[in-house]
Amino acid sequence: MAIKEQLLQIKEEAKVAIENTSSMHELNDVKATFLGKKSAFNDIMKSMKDLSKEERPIVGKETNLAKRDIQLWIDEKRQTLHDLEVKKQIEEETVDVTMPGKVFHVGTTHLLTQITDEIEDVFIGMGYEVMEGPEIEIDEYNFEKLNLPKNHPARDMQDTFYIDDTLLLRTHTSPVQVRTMLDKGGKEPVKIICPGKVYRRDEDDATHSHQFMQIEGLVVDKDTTMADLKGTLLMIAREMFGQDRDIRLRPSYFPFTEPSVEVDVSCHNCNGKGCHICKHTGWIEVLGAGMVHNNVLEASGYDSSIYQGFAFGVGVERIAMLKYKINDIRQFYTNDIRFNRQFK
Ligand code: FA5
Repeated sequence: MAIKEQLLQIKEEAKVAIENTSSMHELNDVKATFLGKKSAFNDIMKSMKDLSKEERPIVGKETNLAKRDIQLWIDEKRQTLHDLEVKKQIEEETVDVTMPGKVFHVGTTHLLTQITDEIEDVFIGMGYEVMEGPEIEIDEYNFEKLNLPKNHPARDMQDTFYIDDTLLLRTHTSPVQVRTMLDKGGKEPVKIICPGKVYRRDEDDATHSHQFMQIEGLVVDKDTTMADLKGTLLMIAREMFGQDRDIRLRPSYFPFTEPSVEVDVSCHNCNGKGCHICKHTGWIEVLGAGMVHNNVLEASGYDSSIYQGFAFGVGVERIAMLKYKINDIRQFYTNDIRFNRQFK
């Protein structure tokens, strides 16, 4: 075949191959085939030595023109492919402003945390310190120093998860009383509240949970009386349930307080007239309290002939249940979002 025809054929093949490419990668391969070191043009250049002197520059020129054309087509195709890629990218990244948006659910603090925060705020306003204690506690602080020696029958009031003979999951927040009094060394006045989780081997039902929250209060000073206790409890009852609430104290028994009382708040639902919430008594029991037992003061280093104290322990779930008419304590722990969302 004459060299001219050969060149025409190579150009024709290159044109078709370039048109058929659909990516930069393919185009680069085509370029290597037609313009690379092993291309058909190289064979032509090698055969130039067999040509006459006159033919050589003509064939050389024609070869260069053919190569230039192929290079031009490749450049054009490269531009086309680049434009296509940009267009595709723009289409893919376009934001459709008419599409419905994603809903982001904003969380909220758990109702028990909200109630705890509210109660803390009231007491901080009265100059109380907020203390914390460990949930894994020693028997000595949970019971013994609270006037509940080993085998004391009143230990049955709080069925306990024991870890071993000396360690247990605290059954109430009262051991923080002991920890605080020991820390103060029997000398300084004490004015604390302590919120926290506690544990009991109670069967779970609508009003009992094996894990629940308490808030402990303790005041120890030289002139502390039952009247201070009553005033404090009246204030917290009004903060929690409304300013027209009243309280009443009923005699009760706790080994760590003497005298001990159960505290009732006049029913916020019926205003004390009697309804299903207060079981038609007009009163709702909310917490236990009393004057700190002398044995408890002495066991933690306070001279009971100089210091007196009052203490109380509130069940946070029970307060929340009364305030928001929640009829099952298990609702607090099942993490049903429909329940939690109601208390934003
Ligand atoms: C005590 O735990 C005493 N430490 C409270 C106290 C402190 C009295 C200081 C005197 C001085 P009690 O066992 O009654 O007391 O529990 C206090 C509150 O915890 C109860 O009024 C109730 O609201 C709540 N409570 C008790 N058991 C459970 C339970 N299984 N589930 C949910 N709440 C409970």
